[in-house]
Amino acid sequence: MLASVLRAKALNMYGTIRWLRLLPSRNDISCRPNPPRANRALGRGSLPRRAATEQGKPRLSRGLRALLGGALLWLVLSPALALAAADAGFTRFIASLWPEAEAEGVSRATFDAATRGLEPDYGLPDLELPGRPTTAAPAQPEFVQVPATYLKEASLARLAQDGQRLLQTYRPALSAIEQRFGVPAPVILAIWGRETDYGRYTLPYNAVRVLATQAYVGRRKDQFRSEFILALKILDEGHVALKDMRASWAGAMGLTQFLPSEFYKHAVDFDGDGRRDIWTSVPDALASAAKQLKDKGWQTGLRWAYEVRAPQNVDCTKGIPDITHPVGEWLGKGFTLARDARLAENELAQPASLLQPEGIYGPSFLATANYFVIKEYNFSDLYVLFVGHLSDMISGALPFATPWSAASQLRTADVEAMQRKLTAAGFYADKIDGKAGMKTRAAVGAYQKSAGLKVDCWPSGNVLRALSGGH
Ligand SMILES: [Ca+2]
Repeated sequence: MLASVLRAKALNMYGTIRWLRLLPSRNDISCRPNPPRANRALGRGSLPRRAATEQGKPRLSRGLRALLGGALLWLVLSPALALAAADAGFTRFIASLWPEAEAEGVSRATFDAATRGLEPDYGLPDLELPGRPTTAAPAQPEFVQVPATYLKEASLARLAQDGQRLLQTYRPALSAIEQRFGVPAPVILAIWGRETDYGRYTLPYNAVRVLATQAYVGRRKDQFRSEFILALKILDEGHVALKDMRASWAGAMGLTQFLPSEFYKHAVDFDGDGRRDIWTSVPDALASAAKQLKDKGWQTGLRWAYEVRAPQNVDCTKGIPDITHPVGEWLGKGFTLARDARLAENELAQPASLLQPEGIYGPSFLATANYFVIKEYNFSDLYVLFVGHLSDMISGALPFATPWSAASQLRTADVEAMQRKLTAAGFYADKIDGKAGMKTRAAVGAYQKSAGLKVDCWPSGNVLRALSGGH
């Protein structure tokens, strides 16, 4: 999927939601709701009474026993009742969406078929449920893994090898796609590889159920509400059968992971059979991904980024999208290309931003406008680095010249806490989303400067402790 956490604001909504995570994470497991809880409570609740009787302790009066029994029964059953009530609420909620679906042109038959017997899935990430802690960020690996883990060279090498093979297999379609949309074949293949492992990843969820649940109790209910309606419209128009409408936990569908709204905005029929089939047609899915990039501003002939070595005295607080200089100007300020290369005049003239995913540690990049276009597909620096790097490797490039350095990363909740403190202290004015992106890192650097700390722009436990101590 391709989502954009709206480039400004609009962008931000999609980027976070999108997505397919190829790897389950600990958060996935810890978020799981707990239907067995009622059963466990029942087991525990029945033991003490029996034990007391067996040990000949004073017997309670019948009336008191009945009263206590009733209270106990209530304690035991209330979570289950709450769950049942919530489901009834879900059913009512779904039924209430019919007028919106009808207004979108969905037939009653499609609406009924898709929603009959539908149950919410409270095990999905990114929900707001009573009694469960919510986090701003779901268990997206690009936000919870360190770069070295997310960008594992062995995985990238395997995907690059497969990509080179697929480049041959789909050469005619890829050439035609490149000609029509201006997006190089390796970039499109890299998105396919990242999103669904070139279609080998089996999407685990029923898209309708995911979208309905997210619309009901998700953190972005309004957005998912319209995605849910559009999913019904996709079914009604017969683009895909209900049983084949599989999705990631965030409702992204098909080989290159589109949300329903993205399907309507960007999907194309490229194999000429009259259907926009992002689910099973490789040419359609790849062309649709290329069109999405094109629609979001992809510039033909422009690289996504250049790996560079930063000068010793680099000011890492300059690493934000708003600060751009021509590539040649950065190179005149002490930055050097990490791998020897001669850039053409037009490349040197391209505006680029400094990107230091691990602050002053690890690799540095000059990120061009196309970097930020890929970022709209999925709002994560690591995602863009993955896709960009994989596309280069499909074309035969070497691994990054500078190795990754960070061994651990703050948890989402800690990054959120840090963002709140940086906001309160006047260093940060962006979203509190638990994601340590470019603006958060730059804010960390600005705080470090003002507090007389080492300026590394890396959101660590030390920084959070310093902020918490009122420094
Ligand atoms: Ca087609």
